[in-house]
Amino acid sequence: MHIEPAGEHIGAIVTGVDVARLSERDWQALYSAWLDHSVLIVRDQELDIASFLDYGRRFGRVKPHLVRRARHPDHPDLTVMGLGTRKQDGSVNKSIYNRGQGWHTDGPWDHEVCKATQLYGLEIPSVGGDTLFANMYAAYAALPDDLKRRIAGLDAHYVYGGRNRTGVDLLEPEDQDRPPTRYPLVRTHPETGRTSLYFNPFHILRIADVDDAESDAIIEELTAQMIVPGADYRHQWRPGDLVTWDNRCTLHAAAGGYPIEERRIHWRCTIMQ
Ligand SMILES: O=C(O)CCC(=O)C(=O)O
Ligand SMILES: [Fe+2]
Repeated sequence: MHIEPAGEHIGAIVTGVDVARLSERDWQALYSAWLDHSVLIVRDQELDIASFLDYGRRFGRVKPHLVRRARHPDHPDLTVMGLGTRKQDGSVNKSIYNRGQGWHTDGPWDHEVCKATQLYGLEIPSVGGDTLFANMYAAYAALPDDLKRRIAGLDAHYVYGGRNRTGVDLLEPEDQDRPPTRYPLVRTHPETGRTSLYFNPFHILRIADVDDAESDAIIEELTAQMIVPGADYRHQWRPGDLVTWDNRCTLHAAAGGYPIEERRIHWRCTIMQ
């Protein structure tokens, strides 16, 4: 097994291992690389659904996604991404085609912390369709001191789809009006002990306990400063890539830009703390 950095300050690429047949020693090395690099990319995997989910369960408890219609009918813990990019009338289903675009972390709308997300590339378009990642330890460290002071002790409220309720049509009607969650903007990672920004401009509703103007101002300033040059990584998918990211200290975004007539299919699971 070989592990090397992906970006300068985020991500690690692993080759020479089959995650369905991991020794305990290799698993420990993978998990520790994952904590150090926040995004772990294991190349060249040939997985069935059971081995994909079993690998996910090594990281934590796997939970069915709130978007019920994309769950695999026989394996609700598994979401199949990228099916149905065209509606029956032939028009583009933007909620599916654009799903994951815009910087975000997964599951801040859930009342329990979403630890990780795992994607497995099955069908990859000939161009575009990359996934971007950014390091939120670096984001916090790079904030100016006055902004650090302003957000110290503050929480934010989140709902699925954020203020514009983007993509909320993917949810069943009974799931569309869940109460907002509340999470601190600055978090100590429970395993690494490092401090990170926990901010999600996509799903955010507002900053708690400040007036509207201050909430808007903080959201605008953090959005402008959260991506630190050099502390990001652009993943160009190959079929067989298995990517697991830590939602507690990273942001990610689907880059889009792939031809609508090509297929981009991933298996996905959500892993809780
Ligand atoms: O499709 C992608 O590149 C990322 C999708 C995403 O944001 C997710 O699965 O949480
Ligand atoms: Fe996501």
